Amino acid sequence: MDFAAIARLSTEHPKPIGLELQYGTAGFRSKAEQLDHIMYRMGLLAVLRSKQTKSTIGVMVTASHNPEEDNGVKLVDPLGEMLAVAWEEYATCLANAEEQDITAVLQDISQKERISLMQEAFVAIGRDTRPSSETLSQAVIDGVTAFGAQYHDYGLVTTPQLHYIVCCRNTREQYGTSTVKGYYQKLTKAFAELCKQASSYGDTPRGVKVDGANGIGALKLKEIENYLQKECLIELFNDGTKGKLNCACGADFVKVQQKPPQGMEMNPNEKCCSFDGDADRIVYYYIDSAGQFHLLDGDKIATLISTFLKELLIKVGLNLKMAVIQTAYANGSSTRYLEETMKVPVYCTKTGVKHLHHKAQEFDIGVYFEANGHGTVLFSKTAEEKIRQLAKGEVDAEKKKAAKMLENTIDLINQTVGDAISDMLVIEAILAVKSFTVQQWDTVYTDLPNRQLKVKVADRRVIDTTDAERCAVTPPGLQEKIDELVKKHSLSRAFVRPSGTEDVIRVYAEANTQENADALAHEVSLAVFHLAGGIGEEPTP
Ligand code: G16
Repeated sequence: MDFAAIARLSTEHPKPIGLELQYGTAGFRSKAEQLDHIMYRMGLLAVLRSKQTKSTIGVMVTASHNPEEDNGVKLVDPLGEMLAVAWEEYATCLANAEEQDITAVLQDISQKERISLMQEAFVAIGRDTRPSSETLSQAVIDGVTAFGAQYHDYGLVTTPQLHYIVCCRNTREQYGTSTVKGYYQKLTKAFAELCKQASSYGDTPRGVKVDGANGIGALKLKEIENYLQKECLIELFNDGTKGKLNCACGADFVKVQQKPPQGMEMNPNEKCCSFDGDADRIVYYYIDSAGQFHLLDGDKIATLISTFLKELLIKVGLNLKMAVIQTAYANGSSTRYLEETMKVPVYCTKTGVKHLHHKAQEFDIGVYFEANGHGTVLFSKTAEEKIRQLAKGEVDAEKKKAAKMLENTIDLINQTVGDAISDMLVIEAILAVKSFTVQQWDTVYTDLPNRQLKVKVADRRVIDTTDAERCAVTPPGLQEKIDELVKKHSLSRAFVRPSGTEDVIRVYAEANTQENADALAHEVSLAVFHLAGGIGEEPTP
């Protein structure tokens, strides 16, 4: 192993003096100009992980929902999951090592993980449309080649497309063909099959308006349109030709601001959706005839999908264990509806799809969605086999039809990670099959009014949480204060947590009315500001 080459090239990717970055909710995120050394080093780490797992590892250059000026990197594990949590510590250690210590850190990780450095390695690289992404992905390539490993630069891809490709490569293409074209073909074939079950199939095609957040999702949606027949008409806005990435648009903006994105022409009752900056999140919405905005977020998506799956499971007579996984941000009404009306067990994990994904793997069918629209469905090997067997078996026509629909859903959903394009097609197919309008979907349950805010503090690490982030253990007195504020309102709940993608504390509150949710969120923000070292202006209502 030529460690001298690694050390030599690392001088071309110097670490800014004193800069310390942590591996956060979904990798490293910061201002793009601070990330060159991180990219080089994550190229190195991906090679080590590839040697250890004897598999292709993915590196995606993106800061997803963050502003265009930021950038970041997400590492993709062999089956398309997020990097194993145990390796996050290595990532942070390598990212913050002084230049002269880099090779020692690499050797240390190799020893701890018993990695044979002679093992071959392969890294799949992708990037989003940020102006900084091309140079930063070159730094990743430098890291990979300095380590003497092979790579394929997939260029501009959505994050879920890279996850899919990594999974395909490592399953010898059992999961699908390991190209973007293969991804389009797999998804659109399953979508067309599923749509055939809609009674209105062949009538006026259904349509959806999409806000592409001026990002990679818009670009890729234009490509997949060439593979879609007449089943779904897509009208694309914020396609990146003029607006700025995630600026007053995109899934995060729509979810947090609870209003439509700019740059989209919306007529009353039209079904619309927004992707985020790397197309791994999606939220739906519409404006009613009275001009009121209605958001159908990750919770509503999880409910729609799990209801659909449960109905099909009953039809095929398969007794498979299904659960829905949420985070503390899940609206109280959604949890109640799932548990009490649908009788589906619900679990709560910490924020970050890696946590939800992990929990979902414990079930035959694990539906996981963060309220922000990041999620997917996992089918266990056994569940998949049973379903596929029924779909091709000698069973009665109704059963067979239901089994085929389940099989199509398995093929349509990107099981590796939340995927805006795949989720959109799943939702569109379900709505078509059930002859459901977006309004009918919306009225399944009513969200409790809620509000999300951000508070700037000097050091967000002062807040530590427990109980899936629903309770703050530090700083002293903060949780007691939150409990006291929550008691002032009816049907209320609030929590705070440090963001793992932005330098802020996030505040969430819900209550019986929007005024109360807003008031509670503001009061909790003030508590954070005063007890956790707020900086800048005191939060105003
Ligand atoms: C990432 C993660 C999500 C998480 C979000 C916000 O999304 O993948 O799981 O919900 O960040 O995390 P935090 O509240 O810690 O900032 P994305 O779409 O930005 O990659």
